[in-house]
Amino acid sequence: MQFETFRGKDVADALAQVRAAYGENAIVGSTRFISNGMHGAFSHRVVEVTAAPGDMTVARRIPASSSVNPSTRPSVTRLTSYSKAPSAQESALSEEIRNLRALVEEMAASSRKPKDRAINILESLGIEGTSAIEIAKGVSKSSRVSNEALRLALAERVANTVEVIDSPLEAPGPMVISCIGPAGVGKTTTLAKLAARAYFELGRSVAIITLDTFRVGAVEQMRRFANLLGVPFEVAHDVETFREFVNGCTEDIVFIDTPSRSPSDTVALKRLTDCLAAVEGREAHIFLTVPATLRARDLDRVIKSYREVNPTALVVTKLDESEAAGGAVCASLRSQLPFAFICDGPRVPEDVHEVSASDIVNRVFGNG
Ligand SMILES: Nc1nc2c(ncn2[C@@H]2O[C@H](COP(=O)(O)OP(=O)(O)O)[C@@H](O)[C@H]2O)c(=O)[nH]1
Ligand SMILES: [Mg+2]
Repeated sequence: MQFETFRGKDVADALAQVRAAYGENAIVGSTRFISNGMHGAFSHRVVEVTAAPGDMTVARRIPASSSVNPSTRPSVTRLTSYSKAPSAQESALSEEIRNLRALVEEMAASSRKPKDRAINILESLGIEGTSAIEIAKGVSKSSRVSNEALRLALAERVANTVEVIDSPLEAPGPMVISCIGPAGVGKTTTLAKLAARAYFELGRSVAIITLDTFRVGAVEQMRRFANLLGVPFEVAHDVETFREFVNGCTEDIVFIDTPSRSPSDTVALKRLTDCLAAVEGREAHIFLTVPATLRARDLDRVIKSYREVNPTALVVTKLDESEAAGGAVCASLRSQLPFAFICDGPRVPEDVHEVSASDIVNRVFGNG
């Protein structure tokens, strides 16, 4: 028995050609999917069916696309069986089509995956929302092959994105250092850490002025701390008193403790802005202080309301209380402020650290 080969764009097309050539009694040998031999966008699969006439009296009308295959095939099926209940061959074909469809779907899914995977990784590290999208966007496609490569690429991207400043504590010249921000974020604690470090560890001359005449006990708390250090201490109730104190100081670094007012208290924010603007002849380091645990929406509100005070850098506190350190990266990206310090505990002065971009990356991605 001589089999001939029929090629169609799909199974139905190939069988239609068999039917046209040999009629309903045709014997179908093998069926397989083959490439059309083209590459790239022109590449597609065709179905190849071998068949022989079941009834030798049937006229042979072989289409131009088919070719003669002189080999005989032991495994044959009557064409008529294709229109009846599913045969083993039909089931095998369905199975093959199902597999192909699954393969195509998987390929489509994996082409979407890298960006989603990148965002998943970032979110698991605490870098959320638009910050995650911004970082994921900058990762080159070639680095997205494996999760490990993707993680490394994201770490590199974070390292290249975040900015840091050198610690001002060792910089020469007179300066003021102030922490601003909402209640309870750690402004006073951070200021105490920095003052103690500047005074004890770096031997700088230090003075402290507090503007926080609102919170009960705040003045006494700061006075005790200044006495402990043995440094000058003043309480400024208004802009004029503050101007007099700060511009009369002869110490290298004047630390200014600020009150915790609601970000919507515009009067208090105006007073704070006026005080800090009254500083003359000193470099002003105004650190917007935010905890790593702050949610994105609250973070945006804080950044917006303190913008008019003109913060120069960022202090991120309470990293020890945050499950994932990525909140610090979000704070920096959203505020567009460089990191000055990070704090990871309440201890004075141990729990404050100046940072490099790679320190931030290590904290967020871990060292391993
Ligand atoms: N766990 C932890 N607690 C901190 C950190 N910084 C400050 N605190 C604590 O947060 C609370 C509020 O700090 P405080 O400096 O008074 O906040 P302020 O209202 O912004 O001046 C205090 O109990 C501090 O000990 C930190 O980095 N980690
Ligand atoms: Mg305070």
